[in-house]
Amino acid sequence: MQPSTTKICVIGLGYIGLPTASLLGTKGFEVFGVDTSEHVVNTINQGKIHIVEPDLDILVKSAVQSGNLKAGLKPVAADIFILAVPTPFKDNHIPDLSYVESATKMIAPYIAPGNIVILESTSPVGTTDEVVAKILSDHGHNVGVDVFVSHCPERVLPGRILTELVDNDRIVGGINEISTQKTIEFYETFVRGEVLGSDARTAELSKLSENAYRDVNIAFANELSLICDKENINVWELIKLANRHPRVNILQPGPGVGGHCIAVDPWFIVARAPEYARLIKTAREVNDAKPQWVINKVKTSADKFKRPVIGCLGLAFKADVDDLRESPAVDIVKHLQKENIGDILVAEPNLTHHKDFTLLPYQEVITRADIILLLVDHKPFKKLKANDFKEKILIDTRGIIA
Ligand code: SAJ
Repeated sequence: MQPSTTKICVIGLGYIGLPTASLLGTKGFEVFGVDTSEHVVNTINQGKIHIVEPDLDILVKSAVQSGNLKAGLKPVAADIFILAVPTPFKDNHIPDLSYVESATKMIAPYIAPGNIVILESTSPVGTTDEVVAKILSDHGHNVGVDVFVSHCPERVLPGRILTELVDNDRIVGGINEISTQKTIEFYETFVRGEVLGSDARTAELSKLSENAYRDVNIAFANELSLICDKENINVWELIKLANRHPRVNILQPGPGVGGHCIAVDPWFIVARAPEYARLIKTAREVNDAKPQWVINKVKTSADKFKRPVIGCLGLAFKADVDDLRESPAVDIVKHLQKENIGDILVAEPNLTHHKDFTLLPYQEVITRADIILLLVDHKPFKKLKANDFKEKILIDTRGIIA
């Protein structure tokens, strides 16, 4: 497969679609990116970006300037179609596949014999076959014979996307053997990691299992943090010591688990096998309960004041990103505001504004607050020392202030 003679259409220009599209553009493929937002399309066509991710601005600029990356609101004919659309859940934690459905319907009229369609969105078991391949068949395509369909789940870590897009091993699960082989051939043109072949359903569950594994392990750390608090033991010291055992590697407790992946994907396993996914479900519940525990801690401290100033440091779902999706920090700050137990000040160094909160420089928040709630381990916060919080109550949910 020659990049210079291969045209790629990427549907969805978010945290996965845009890095993928621009990377492929710089590797010599002719790439057309599609998004439903006119603002996103215009921004990219100017060689600019609408999300924060290290080095993505340079990559997009270079791909656009070379003429290899263009964006639009509607798909174009191509050799390879990549679907990188959101897969959230509805009420009751039931997967919402409407974006996958509408993206597949959108590309169906542009598909021709010989094309490969790849679903990169994290999806419940069966989606590649029962949604993508089925819709394409319903549109009259000879799926599996001359239109090839695979799942190749994205596995990149926000904050390290560009490195991991190239270096991580990839799993390719086709709806049949030939789909798998053709898709592997494509990923091998730009992935340095190993590209492993499987079937679509195994690839789907593999991705979900990776995130559920992390969720269960974070839940273990969060549960320990509650036990340690009750016993008046420093959980971070405890974990450091326990991790000196050669076969123990406990993760870090925090204010809860956020992001669009780990807080969502395990539910896709639970939804299909509720009778067996007991540990996975409990881990979700343990992690989802952590924000309320943090709120209660703040309330207990607030009781010592008439009306305290409560300074909240960080809104993002994790360190050094601007992403607020499913962020426990946002939940906590909103709750504190609603309960009106004090005056709330907020700092988020990775954002310039927020629709619900006035953002202040973090130094000002620290100076003015009586109680400081540290919610995200952003780089500038890691430089702070216990001395910076003298005569204040510090609730450090990330254990970074020594
Ligand atoms: N967190 C903790 N303690 C930890 C580690 C993480 O509380 O020790 C919290 C973070 O603060 C954050 C949440 O968990 O709120 C998730 O963060 P993360 O860095 O673990 O993962 P994500 O959501 O940014 O990315 C994950 C990755 N999956 C795994 O590491 C198994 C990434 O490789 C996936 O591509 C991504 O989900 C995805 O898109 O599915």
